[in-house]
Amino acid sequence: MNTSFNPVPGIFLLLTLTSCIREDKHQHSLSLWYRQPAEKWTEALPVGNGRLGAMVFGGTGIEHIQLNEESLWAGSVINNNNPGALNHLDEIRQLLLNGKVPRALELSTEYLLGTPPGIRSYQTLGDLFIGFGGRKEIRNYRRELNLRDGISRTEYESEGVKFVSEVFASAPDNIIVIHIRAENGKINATLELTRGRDAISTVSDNAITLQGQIVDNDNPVSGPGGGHMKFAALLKAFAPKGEIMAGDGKLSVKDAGSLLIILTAATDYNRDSLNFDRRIDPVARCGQILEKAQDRTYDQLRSSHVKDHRELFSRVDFDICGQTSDTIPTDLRLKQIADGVTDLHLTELYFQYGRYLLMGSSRAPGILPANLQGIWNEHLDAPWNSDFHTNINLQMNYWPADVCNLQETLEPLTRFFEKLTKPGELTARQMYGCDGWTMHHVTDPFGRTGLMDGIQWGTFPMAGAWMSLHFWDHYLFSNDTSYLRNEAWPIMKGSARFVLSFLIKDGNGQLVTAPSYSPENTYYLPGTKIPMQLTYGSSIDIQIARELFGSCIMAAAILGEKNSFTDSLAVSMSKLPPVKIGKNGTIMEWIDDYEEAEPGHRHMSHLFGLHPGTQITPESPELFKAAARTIEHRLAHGGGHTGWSRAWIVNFYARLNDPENSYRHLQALLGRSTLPNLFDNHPPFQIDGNFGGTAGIAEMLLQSHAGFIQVLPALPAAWKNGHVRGLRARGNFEVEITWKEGRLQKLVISALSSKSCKVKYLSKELEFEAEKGRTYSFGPQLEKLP
Ligand code: FUC
Repeated sequence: MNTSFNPVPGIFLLLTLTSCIREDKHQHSLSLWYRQPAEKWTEALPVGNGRLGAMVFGGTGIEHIQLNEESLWAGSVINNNNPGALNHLDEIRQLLLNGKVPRALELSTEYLLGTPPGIRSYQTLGDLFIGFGGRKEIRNYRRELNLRDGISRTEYESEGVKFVSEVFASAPDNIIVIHIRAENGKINATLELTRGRDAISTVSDNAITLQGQIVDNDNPVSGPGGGHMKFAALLKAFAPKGEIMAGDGKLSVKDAGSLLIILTAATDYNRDSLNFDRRIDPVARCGQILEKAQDRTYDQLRSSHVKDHRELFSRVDFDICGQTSDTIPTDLRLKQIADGVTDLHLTELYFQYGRYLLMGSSRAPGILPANLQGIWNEHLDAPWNSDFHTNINLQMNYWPADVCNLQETLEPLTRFFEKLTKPGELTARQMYGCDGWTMHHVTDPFGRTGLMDGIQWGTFPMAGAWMSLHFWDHYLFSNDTSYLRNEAWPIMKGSARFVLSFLIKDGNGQLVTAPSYSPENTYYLPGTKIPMQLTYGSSIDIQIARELFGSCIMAAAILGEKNSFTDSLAVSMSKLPPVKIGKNGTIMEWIDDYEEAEPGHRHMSHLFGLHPGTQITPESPELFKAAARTIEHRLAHGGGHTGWSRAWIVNFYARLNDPENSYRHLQALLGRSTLPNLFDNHPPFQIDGNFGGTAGIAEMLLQSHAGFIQVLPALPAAWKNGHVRGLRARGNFEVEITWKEGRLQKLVISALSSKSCKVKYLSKELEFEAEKGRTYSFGPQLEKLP
């Protein structure tokens, strides 16, 4: 235990944390809160509206608010498909099939790796500093992030004056709002908007304009600075009874009772072309946005934000504790988890925080999906470029979207992938001579789809196929045939066309992928001790191909598109190698039962079929058992050490209907891989684990991937009594579950479509025809209630 932590007396702790009798109907507090300002960025609190993000430090002498705009990326449009790929593909494939992997690796490095071989970073927009000129005698300090309202609030007293500031990112007004008020006193402050490089800041009247253009060495054609993104931020300050003066690069606020700051930002990025659009003037765009917002009072801005935020956020309640207030700051509670304390309220908070973060990083007015850090990034060169990583990370970001009733967050993902199929078609054709579209393990807003970051990290031409399954799954959740026809199907079909033409026959007449890898993991070729990644027919590739072909066949049947294309999917599907069990009883990760070079590796790609796939279920008991052994094997060798890896394990165990292991790893996720502001810690901060953790909790309560709704499939003993409302199940159902003493008490299913509905709880089963708009209630035995 951290010795600086002064624990709350034992009895009180016990009462606060474990007295989880649900005795009132009041809403739980859903706030992260702290007794001191953030010193580090990972202690600051995030607000976001899908497009703009801010991290609020809650400082008393100087308030620091770090800012983001989702499309501010270095880089530019470049076709980085290696022009030598197609001419050398056959040779590389033959080498791989014949076990001559080192030579295949040499050729691949020369002829498959993209030029340039990577992408550039998502960047911070800059920082707002509000200097208060040294406030003294700080008392009763508290800062918090209220998830229900999406508002960060800092309050304290200084020399007898109470200061309260609120910060939020409004989706309806497309701005960040900062409001500070002084009770019985005045606000004197300076405002500064800065950025580490590539921008200048000018002040006039009550406004600060930051404008610039990214300088980056990425584009050899247009040269540094010439071809890169232009951006701007605009801030306006209002101090009704005070004075605001511009000078010395700052705004100075004098003797204000309250201060309202509205801020927006823009770039010249255009998603439709995945390119810069020099017709967009970021400064003018910022002006237009603020023009609309500036006539509104703080109360008006606040209430339209809260209304909009609650509309999405309040769709789901999750209550396993019954507590309405919490008396221990979030950072201290987190430390206690590491010491084995059960804190059910923190679990609720963590679950809802994942929903909050997804809303904040992936919704209109935003246009891009949530990246490796969602939308929150303080760096100019971020870890892994804060990019779109598609060999687990971007996928994990969207696991909670449908089940947690935030379908709007899938909009930017769908739109972006619609656009990405275009450069993806070029990559399929130029690199592999294939139909359809493909991509590899990373991409950026400019749609780079070549193979990047080195053969060992990037050889994943099945990434597009995995991503395509998200759109099919959204159809399954929403039952929206027009979404399937117009949005999901073109992406899925294009991907299936790629995979169909990418598959080749191996020595046994099976269809396999080549080149291939099992994301980022290594094996030893027989008789060697040289770790290798490159291979053919990795298990994950084959499982993805099977899942995609199966989904396409179902989609085509729904859309009346059954034809020779779907026939060939069925034929190819029957020629894919089966999922196999190796000599140590685990699911085989590669086509042969190679010795693993790193048995505790963070990726568990060969369990794709268990989660998020649907191929390993209790209906295949041998594989199901082997999947459990696979996780044990990984864990026994130190697996699960990154945040996202731990979150995936929670989901795996939920799918294995193993409540206690799901719970144990959820505790580990909180205790070992969570930062003071509840951001997931890879380390460093990476948001996927937040989303994976939230999805894992949902998966413990409700599953619907196997053609039926399974109620409380992995309910741990610690969640003895509880209630969840608003989760979605495939088939377009909304589900409410109440349980007591670990047993189902009441199940309510609301049908949002007319559809037959099959439900399982323990050994009980039930099937009925649900009618759109009707609600069905069931008791502990799944008996129908009036
Ligand atoms: C994957 C992982 C790494 C990291 C990176 C962003 O490649 O293997 O752990 O999360 O993505």
